[in-house]
Amino acid sequence: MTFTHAIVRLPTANVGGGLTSAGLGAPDVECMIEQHRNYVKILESLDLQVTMLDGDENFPDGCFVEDTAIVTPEVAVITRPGAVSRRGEEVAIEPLLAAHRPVARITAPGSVDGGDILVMGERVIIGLSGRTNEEGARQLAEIIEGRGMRCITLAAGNGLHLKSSVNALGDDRLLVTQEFAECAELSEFERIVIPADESYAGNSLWVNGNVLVPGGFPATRELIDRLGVDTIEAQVSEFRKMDGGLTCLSIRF
Ligand code: CIR
Repeated sequence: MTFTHAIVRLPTANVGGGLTSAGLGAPDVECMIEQHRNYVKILESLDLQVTMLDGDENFPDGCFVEDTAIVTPEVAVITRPGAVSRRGEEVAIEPLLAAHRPVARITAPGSVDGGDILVMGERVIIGLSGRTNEEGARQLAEIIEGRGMRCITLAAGNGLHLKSSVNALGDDRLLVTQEFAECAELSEFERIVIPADESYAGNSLWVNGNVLVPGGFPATRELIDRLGVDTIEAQVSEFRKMDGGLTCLSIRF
């Protein structure tokens, strides 16, 4: 898949009031905004046209914009986020996507976070997690399969979301944490397994033939480099403190 656009949302001053289980302390908001600025620059350098939304203090987790929508070539699916405090973040996103795709929506009692959904060309991998429930996964599969794509549904594992642990390296190859090395549901994909002590780097982001790798995970970066795929290190330490990372910070399409 080739991306031409991305949507991002600025972190708010109260971002530290968002949800987290990381136990890494409060984020430094100034540093976070600098990391965000650099992330946007990287996306632009990869030829994406980036739309930046202002933050809204009612939604301290709003910068993790990936969770609000799933975009395939045929449809934009607006999610119903799994965390009650995040419901409503999707409202500002919908008109931006409606300009590019027909829109479908996940409705109650379904819940889906975009962080659990990995689009791999014609296949969509759906992770069931504390945020994405069976009914949300069923609704999403119905929408997507109705447009000619195939869904694979599996348990999202120990991370917050599926994409904490499983991400694309192109349309046929996955970067996975050790937990997914032998996972039967993913056997049709080639898998590159990252070292156990670098599992946070499971949340690396493939964009148009390049992979953004979080700063501080040299073994994962080398593993990807050795495949002949270009890597770019991006610092996301402050987002990690809020359980976020590289994929969460944008919707790519
Ligand atoms: C949350 O717990 O919802 C946010 N603090 C972090 C969301 C990260 N999103 C993602 O990985 N897609």
